Amino acid sequence: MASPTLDQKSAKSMKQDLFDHPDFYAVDGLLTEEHKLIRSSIRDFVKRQISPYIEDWAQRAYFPYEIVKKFGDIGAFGPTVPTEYGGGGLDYISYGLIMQEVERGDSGMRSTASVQGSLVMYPIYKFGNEEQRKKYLPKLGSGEWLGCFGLTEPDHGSNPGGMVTNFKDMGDHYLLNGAKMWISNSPKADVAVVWAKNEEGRIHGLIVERGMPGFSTPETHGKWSLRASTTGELVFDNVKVPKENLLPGKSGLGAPMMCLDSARYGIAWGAIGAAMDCYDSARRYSLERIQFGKPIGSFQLIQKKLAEMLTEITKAQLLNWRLGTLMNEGKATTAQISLAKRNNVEIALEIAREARQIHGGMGITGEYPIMRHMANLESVLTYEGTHDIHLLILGKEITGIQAFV
Ligand code: TGC
Ligand code: FAD
Repeated sequence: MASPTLDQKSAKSMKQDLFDHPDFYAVDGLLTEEHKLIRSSIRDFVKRQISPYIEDWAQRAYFPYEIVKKFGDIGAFGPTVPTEYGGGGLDYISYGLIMQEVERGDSGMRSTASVQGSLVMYPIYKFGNEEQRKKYLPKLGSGEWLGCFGLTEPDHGSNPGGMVTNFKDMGDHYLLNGAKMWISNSPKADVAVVWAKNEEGRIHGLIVERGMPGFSTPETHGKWSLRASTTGELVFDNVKVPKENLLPGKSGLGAPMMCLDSARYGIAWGAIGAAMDCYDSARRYSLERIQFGKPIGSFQLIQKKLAEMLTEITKAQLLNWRLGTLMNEGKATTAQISLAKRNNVEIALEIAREARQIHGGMGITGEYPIMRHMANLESVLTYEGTHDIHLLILGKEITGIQAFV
């Protein structure tokens, strides 16, 4: 009988998501019953609503817009925003666990959720007035609206302070001009939190709504990474923005940077989700795959890879938990968040590469999640501050000397 084709094998196996997380140092013992309940409900959601479809979405570079409402329904948007504004009213460990579970499914899906929560709802909650909070937050929290965050520009990525997008005070409105690039969710977003300079060169946040004349959101095509997430530009050609859409609570680069602290924290957890999925798949495969008459998991070199993966995952789990408690106490610093984002994304990428090797040729196919996670993590290594920018943030913390310029 002929061997099954890759497609036949895929149809048989890709719907089954048997994931369970490794907990070598009993980190679960540090979680509350509520934390564990939240984790298991998001894990169950991912197994039912993401895992069976994600390979197909990613292969076709398709963003499943219907996931937005579903995320709203399960409370994946704005977990730390108070419930009266449509958030979850939860702590930062809960937020981290939600990001971990969603990214275990796919980093692009986590992008959708973390941009909405940390980069759109957070600034509106933190820097918005009561009217803005009431107008936007419940619709964003429920997934009725999708939001995006515009900081990066074609010529200003790592150096957002150099941005040229600007607005002028025209008396009864602001006139916004410029462009943002690499914006997650932008092609489908209903609202954009946009960072732009006023006539004095001071950075402010503006809420720009789809449909405002002169505002467009062209999609970015051809990505080999985060293929199930939609990415695009934000183009402002003399857009009239009502004055009530300016976020009054904070100006200067520090405002978007505070949002990034929250999102980078979520990524530190999310990356470990992707790493655990790769480890879990590699461990299973090593026990099933027979070569030289034995499971490949019986060879020392495979065991070394698995042992090193588990070591790094365990260290990162402990790091995340401690950082989460500091976030809950309002004591976590930007440099601490940088260390966790930088470390956890790096080790996740390394784990994905090692897991790919354990899966041999099968590791490059969509039958296993490995190659998708690996390609996704290349973006995660770059966005929200590149790997090297986080190293420089740590260098500045250690020495007191700024080495960016
Ligand atoms: P620097 O001189 O260090 O600071 C300028 C002003 O900002 C303040 N500040 C902060 N305030 C609060 N929290 C923070 N984390 C802050 N970081 C800086 C700082 O105190 C200062 O305030 P003031 O009042 O004294 O003026 O700024 P710099 O221009 O030298 O740049 C610093 C640098 C390079 C670290 C920073 O700009 C940086 O982190 N660059 C990376 C850019 C970045 O992360 N972009 C992310 C774009 S969004 C994104 O990628 C979303 S992907 C989402 C997804 O799909 O999941
Ligand atoms: P550059 O800043 O040009 O960096 C290029 C290289 O130079 C990097 O290796 C960098 O580390 C290095 N470098 C730069 N400066 C220094 C220095 N001083 N010292 C040493 N090395 C340096 N942005 C948003 O605003 N909103 C979003 O929703 C968003 N989503 C994204 C989604 C995806 C898929 C991607 C890929 C990006 C997204 N970004 C978003 C943009 C992202 O934040 C930027 O790509 C990132 O900050 C880096 O900017 P850059 O790509 O312009 O690289």
